[in-house]
Amino acid sequence: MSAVIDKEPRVKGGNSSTYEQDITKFMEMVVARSPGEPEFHQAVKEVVESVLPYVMDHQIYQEHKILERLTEPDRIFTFRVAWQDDKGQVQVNRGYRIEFSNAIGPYKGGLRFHPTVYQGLLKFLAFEQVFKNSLTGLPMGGGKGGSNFDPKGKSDGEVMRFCQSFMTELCKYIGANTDVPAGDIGVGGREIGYLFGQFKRIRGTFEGVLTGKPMEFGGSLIRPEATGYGALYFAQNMLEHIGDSMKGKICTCSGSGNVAQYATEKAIEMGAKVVTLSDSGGTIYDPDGINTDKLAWVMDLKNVKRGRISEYVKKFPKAEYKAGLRPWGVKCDVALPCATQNEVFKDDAETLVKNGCKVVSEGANMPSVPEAIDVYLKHGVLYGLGKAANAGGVAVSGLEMSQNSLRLNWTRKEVDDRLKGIMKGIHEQCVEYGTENGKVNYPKGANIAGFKKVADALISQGVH
Ligand code: NDP
Ligand code: 2IT
Repeated sequence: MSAVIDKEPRVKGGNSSTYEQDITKFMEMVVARSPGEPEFHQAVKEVVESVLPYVMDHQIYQEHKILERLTEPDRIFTFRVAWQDDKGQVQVNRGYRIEFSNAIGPYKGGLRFHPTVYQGLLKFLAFEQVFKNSLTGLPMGGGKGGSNFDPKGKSDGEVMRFCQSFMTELCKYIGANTDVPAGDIGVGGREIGYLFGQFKRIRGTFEGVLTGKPMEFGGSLIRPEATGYGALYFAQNMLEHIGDSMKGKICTCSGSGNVAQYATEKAIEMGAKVVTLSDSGGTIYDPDGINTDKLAWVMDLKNVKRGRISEYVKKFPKAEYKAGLRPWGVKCDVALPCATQNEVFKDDAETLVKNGCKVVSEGANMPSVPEAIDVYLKHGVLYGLGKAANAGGVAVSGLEMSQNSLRLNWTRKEVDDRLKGIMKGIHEQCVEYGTENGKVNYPKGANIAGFKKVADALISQGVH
């Protein structure tokens, strides 16, 4: 049980049950309704632990069964994706799109291509997206999609044929005003290009149906950078709130994909030193720090050559490769989990605290397990949870939608300034709803603020 909730007997509501009992009962209902989806249960429980006391104090949310409605997606599409590999063999994958809530805007959220993708994983991501998108202040509902397709080791031609087959079905459900997918793990500019091309061929319209597009056909400056940059702006906001800054901080970062690369770039720009990157094979530790030149080499390795992070130590022999290990054993001031869900466990969090880590800012979605979050909160670590700290990516996707509607492109500075303003606004909402005893409980603040806007919209729109 997370330290987020108040375990005292409830006064309001007129019975003697505790929040903990209410949460258990609610989660039993969620698990019965969605069995076999542990990541979804984990994401729901985290939100419910934060918002249930608030819901209990606001009778209207109970009357309208808001939590019950917000934990059931509007609809889920699943479909076969058959495609031919380079040998002419037919391959079959499964595709999904989960439209979770369009209470405050068109469904919006990324596509993940990874062998671990199944319905429960995408439900957790789509659910998180609803609250994250609400926090950005932009008019976006929540959704997520993807496939168990593994892009690793596939040729460009194979990726293209897979994307074309995937979009041939997906294009029936999406559109600039209904549902706007983007990238996530395994889906970057290359995949978005192939997907956009196929949408256009079938539907015959050139519209802002996807974000994260290359610049030549409607992309936004700063979108590739936005998630990583945003996570660092959020870390900076948390530190400034206690009179400190990122300057001089030692950072450990996991992952070496889109989010990790631009988190590292912004950390360097802020005067911090990033000493680790990782992938599913292991971690590289560079005690001298990953400077701009080394980062450019990593970007070429990952984005052009599609290589593995272990190759870093061949190029930079002072660095060490720790096969099979995550970065959290390395001493740091700031931890930046930027790889995947459930990658920081309780013992990792204890090691981070023992080594003096003061800040965790999550570029990834749900990277910390609940027991790790308990450790952060117990020890006063400034904990920027994913749905707040990584909202910069979807926020700039929202700005890409605005630019597409205007048929204009904003400058780098204009988009970056808006991104900074949005991350600051998210931080302010966390402070407003999460401050207790002079300290900010970020999960509580982010979850309540994200919930409130969607809940009020649902009430205004009648029972559905
Ligand atoms: P990429 O595909 O660009 O990179 C993913 C990175 O994470 C790779 O280094 C990958 O290593 C590593 N990784 C993936 N799965 C695992 C695993 N099971 N164990 C260890 N490492 C793993 O994805 P992104 O950088 O875009 O996404 C990273 C995280 O950020 C995800 O949680 C995503 O949901 C989240 N996010 C992304 C946003 C975006 O705009 N792209 C926005 C908000 C959140 P390997 O190559 O070995 O698989
Ligand atoms: O998890 C996320 O917020 C994303 N993968 C980005 C979604 C988007 O629509 O840009």
